[in-house]
Amino acid sequence: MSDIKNVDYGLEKIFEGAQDFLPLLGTDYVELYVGNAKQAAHFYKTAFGFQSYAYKGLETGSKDTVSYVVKQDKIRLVLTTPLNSKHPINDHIVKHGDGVKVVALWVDDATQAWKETTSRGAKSYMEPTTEKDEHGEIVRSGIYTYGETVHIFVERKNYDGLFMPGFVKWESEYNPEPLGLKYIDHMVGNVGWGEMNTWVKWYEDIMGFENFLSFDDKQIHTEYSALMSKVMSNGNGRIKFPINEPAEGKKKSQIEEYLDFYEGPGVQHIAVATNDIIATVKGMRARGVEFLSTPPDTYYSAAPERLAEFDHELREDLETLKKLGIMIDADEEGYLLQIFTRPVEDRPTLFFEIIQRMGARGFGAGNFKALFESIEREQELRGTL
Ligand code: TYF
Ligand code: FE
Repeated sequence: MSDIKNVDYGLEKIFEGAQDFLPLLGTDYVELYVGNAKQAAHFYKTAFGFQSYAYKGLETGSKDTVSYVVKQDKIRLVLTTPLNSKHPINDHIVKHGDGVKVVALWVDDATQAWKETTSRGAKSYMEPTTEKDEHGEIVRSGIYTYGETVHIFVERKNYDGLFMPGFVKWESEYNPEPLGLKYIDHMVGNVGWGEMNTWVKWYEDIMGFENFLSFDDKQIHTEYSALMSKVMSNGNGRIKFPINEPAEGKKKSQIEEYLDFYEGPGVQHIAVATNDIIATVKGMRARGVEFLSTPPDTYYSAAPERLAEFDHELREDLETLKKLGIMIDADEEGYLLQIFTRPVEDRPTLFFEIIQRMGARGFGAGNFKALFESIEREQELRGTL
């Protein structure tokens, strides 16, 4: 199993001398197509501590779709449902279940972003389109990535409204306290057998990303299953997209389970950062979020050694981390704390990761074994291992 001591992040070589043709300012929003946006919004508010933010629907003149935007610090989730059987969003929901359709990226110039990417071969999803209201204008454009997932480029420099034209402020009397989620750390895509390198090259050629870290099936496997993963990063490191593909093992890879149930490639997990994972996870557990089963005692008894190996002092109480099922990984630069939810819908597809970085820039390679064994326990229960 993985024991990665000298991780070469390759950061120094990112954009050595080269011009970034696709400057990205950050993640703008993530849009999920769901069967019932009203209830999904309630779930993300109650369970994850998101705040009511913006809305469009029948009351605002949107006749075919309804969208609720919930927000927590820098994270914006848009939950969208069609209002009749004719709308094409239905096809997405029928095929994939609830899931991520749009990973929107904040740019300075959405027209330029579309030209740079489509001229390099990206398939257009949305030509540059300007939407206006009394607060100014938003320009958006979009391209397809893996599966039916898309990237929308959002230009907001001439807009001072809340979210976007078409949306009004969502005023709600139900406002559960936020739980300390700050920003999206990374978003992971699952792609088909043998397709990882195609998508790695796609992010390199079309988006100007670099392969920042790689894990092969020698590193990512348990007794039963395996997968491969390559982390793609944009030039300023604000956007990180690991890409997974299944690998051959004795039993079914969790990536294959995802592909079966999502019926194709798509977003597997959204990792959100917190500065206080203990408070965040305590709060989420109290509000009904289900996490993967806690790693065994042997995992926690080995943790101090792993930290000592890199001379890092754990600031959190190990017993508390253990009680909450939070995992710890360390490398030369620091350590990180992370935990994974169970899938947030009935199909075993999309889930969330909560992560607190204490200097480490990795993805928890030291936890992969414990994590995957935990996922396999769930696969076993589902009869999909
Ligand atoms: O993003 C990552 O790489 C980690 C670990 O199916 C991980 O969160 C990798 C693959 C996977 C689940 C988690
Ligand atoms: Fe992750």
